[in-house]
Amino acid sequence: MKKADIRRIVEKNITDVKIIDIHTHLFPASFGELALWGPDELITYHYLIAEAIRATHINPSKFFGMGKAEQADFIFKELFINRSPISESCRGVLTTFSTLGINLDSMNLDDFRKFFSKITIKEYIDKVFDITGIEKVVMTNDPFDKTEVAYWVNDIEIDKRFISALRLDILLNDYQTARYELIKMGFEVGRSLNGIAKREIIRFLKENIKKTNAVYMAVSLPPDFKMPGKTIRNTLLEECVFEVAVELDIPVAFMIGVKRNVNPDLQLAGGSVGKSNIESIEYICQKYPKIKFMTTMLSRENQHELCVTARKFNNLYLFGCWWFLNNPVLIEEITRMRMELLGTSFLPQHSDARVFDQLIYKWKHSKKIISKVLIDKYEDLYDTGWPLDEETMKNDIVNLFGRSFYNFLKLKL
Ligand code: RAT
Ligand code: ZN
Repeated sequence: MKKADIRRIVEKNITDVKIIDIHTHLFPASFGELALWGPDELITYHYLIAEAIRATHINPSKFFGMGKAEQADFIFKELFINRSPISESCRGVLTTFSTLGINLDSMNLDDFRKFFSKITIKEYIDKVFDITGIEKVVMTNDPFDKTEVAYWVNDIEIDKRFISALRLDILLNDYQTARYELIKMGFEVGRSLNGIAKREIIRFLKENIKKTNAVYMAVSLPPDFKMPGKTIRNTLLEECVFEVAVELDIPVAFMIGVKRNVNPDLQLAGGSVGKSNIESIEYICQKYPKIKFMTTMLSRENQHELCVTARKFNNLYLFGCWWFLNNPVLIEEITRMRMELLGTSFLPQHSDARVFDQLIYKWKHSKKIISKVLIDKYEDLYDTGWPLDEETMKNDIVNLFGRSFYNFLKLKL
C-alpha cells in the first residue's frame, strides 16, 4: 500500500459502512405521531429553537404560542434568511435538504416543503436508511410516557431496524412522580423504599425490558451525580437497576452532565451542561465488574478523564459526542483523543436524532470528521514503517460504526 492509498481506502469504507446508531429519539412509523419527520419538525428542532429565541429576543411564550408551521417559518426567516445559517444545527438542515436532492437556490421553505408532500413516512424512512447506510437505530423508550406506552401493546408491529432501550430518567431523577405512576400501574411501592418496594421496582424493570426487548437501560444524570452516597437515586441504582443488569446481563448507559431547565421558559431547549464527577464512574466500574457500563459525558472538560478511566476498566464503553458536543470542532478533538488513548475500542458517534431527517446530516457531518481523523492516524502508522492492511482497516471502520457495540452486548448482527 502506498501512503496515497490511505485516503481512498478510508473514504470508501466509511462511505460503505453499515451504521448502528446507538442513541436516538426516533420511533418506527407504527408509533404514529411519535415518528417525527419533514421540514417543519427538522426546523423546529429544539437546538434551533434556542438559537432563534436568542437571536431575535422573541418572548418564548409568544414563540411557543405559534403553531408548528408558523414556528418553522419564523426560524427559517430569522436564522436562514435574515442571517447566514452558519451554526451546526442550521447547516444540518441545509445538508439534509441538499442530500435529498432539493435545490436550495430559491431559499424558499415552501419550495422545500413540496418535496415532502409527495412521499409517505414509510417511503421516507426507507430512503433515509438507504442514504445514510444505517442498519439499526436504538430508540429511547420511556416506560412513564403515556403516549408511548399506549403503543406497546401485544400486536404492535416493530420495524426490525428499530431496537429498544429502556430509559429510566423519571424513575431515577424524579422518584416521587415515578412512585405515584407505579402505584397506578399496580406496583406495590409504599412511602418508604423498603424491601417490598425494591422488589416491585425490579419486577417493573424486568417486565418492561421483556415487553420492549430492550438492549440496555439508560439514564441521563445531572453534573452533581455522585456515587457512592445516600440518595434515593443511588439506592435505586445499586439495589434495583444493577440487580437487574447482573441478572439479565443487560448494560446500563449513563449520560452524565445535563442540567435540565436552566431556563424553563425554553422548554426542551432550556437544558444546559455542567462538569461532572469522574470518581462516580470509577466507583461503579470497580465495584460492579460484571456490569457493562456505557457512558457519555456532556461537558468537554470531562472528556480526557473519561478516556483515562476507560483505559482502567474494560466494562466501561464510551460512546458518542453528546448534544452540545456534537459540533465539528469538538467531535474532531474528542475523536482524536479517544483514538490516541483507546485505539478503536469505543464508539465515536451516535446521532441523538429526534426527527428522521436529522440522521442524514448528523451522520454525513460526523463521517467526514471521523474519516479525517482516521486518515491522519493511519498516515502516522504508515510513517513508522508498519505495513497497513486494507482488511484490517475495513474491520476497524466496521467496529467504529457499530459492530463493537454488538460485540459489547454479545448480540448478533
Ligand atoms: O439531544 C437532545 O435532544 C437532548 O434533548 C436530550 O434528549 C438528550 O439527548 C437525552 O437523551 O437526554
Ligand atoms: Zn438523547
